Amino acid sequence: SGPSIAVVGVTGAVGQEFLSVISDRDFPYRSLKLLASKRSARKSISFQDRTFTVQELTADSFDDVDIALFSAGGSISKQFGPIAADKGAIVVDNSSAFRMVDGVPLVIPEVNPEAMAGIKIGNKKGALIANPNCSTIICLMAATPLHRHAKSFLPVSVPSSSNLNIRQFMLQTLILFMITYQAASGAGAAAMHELELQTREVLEGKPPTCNIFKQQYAFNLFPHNAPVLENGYNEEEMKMLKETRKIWNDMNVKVTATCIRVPVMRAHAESVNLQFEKPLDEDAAREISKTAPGVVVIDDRTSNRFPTPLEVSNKDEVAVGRIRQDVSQEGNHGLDMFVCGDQVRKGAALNAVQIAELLL
Ligand code: 11C
Repeated sequence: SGPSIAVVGVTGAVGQEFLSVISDRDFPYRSLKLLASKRSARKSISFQDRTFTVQELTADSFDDVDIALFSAGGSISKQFGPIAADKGAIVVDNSSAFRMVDGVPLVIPEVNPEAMAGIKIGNKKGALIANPNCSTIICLMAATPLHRHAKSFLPVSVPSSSNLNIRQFMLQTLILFMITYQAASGAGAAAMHELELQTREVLEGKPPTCNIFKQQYAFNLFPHNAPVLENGYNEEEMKMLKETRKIWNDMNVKVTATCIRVPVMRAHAESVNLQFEKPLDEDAAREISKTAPGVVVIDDRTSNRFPTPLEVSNKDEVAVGRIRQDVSQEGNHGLDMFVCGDQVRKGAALNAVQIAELLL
């Protein structure tokens, strides 16, 4: 029993992780279709004591599919996502293709499940639901509980005669600064392979193979490889701004990000600074983080133990630490913290499967 599922892009890093997460969470399904490009079709995949044959993705792949988990790149999503939805499937798309499209919910289940209200399995018309960018998911898992707590204060400085909308006033003054340290997995399985290969090559004194990033990656770091836009930000950085505004449903929140690619295999780290309208004490912030769903706190100053990408690799939870008052701001209005999350899991496959769980 359960819905019929299709996994699109099953041979990729996230596609494989979809299967692990489905298995780990005992996600119920009555049938499972594994789809990929023609090149990967007919490969065998063992999953849950059965052998599946990968099928070529075509327009006919979605007959009788209830939920389609897509992770095969933006152009495949643009081509086949609407076809699947027209056939009645609910598409949970991991690419950036539909994230900013009006009417397409952009969902982190712990943050804004209400955005997908009304979407149900079994409606004749399917739907598109977008999975946010991994860096956005990992940041907002940690930042949202604090953001919401700070929002619940009423700004005493607003005179009652003011015609300012109180909610707007409070949100206008909230600022989010981020610096990311992003793993190879964000650029796919080939980038992970290249990091491993380059590391060996450099240690052996050979010139590193540079196919994915066009520069040495092992023992190095560089600004994120996404295209740089006219305003000097790269696309990854602008995604963090636009997606945060959509997920928080707040067009006024001020966001700035600098995204860096680091030679780490599969978990992103992020340095996050939050500026609140009202003071938020670091102890209160730590307590809020401890009870936040999907978040663990690793914040041991005595032994200098804080979140690391390795520690969160293959884990579901996002880890938060180095929670401290921002000393550049008076009156405890600013907080700094360090956040790590598995890019392939919570940043992609787990988040998508959690969205699918909300449909059950
Ligand atoms: C990275 N976040 O770590 C990127 C990859 O919009 O889904 C995913 C890009 C996206 O490189």
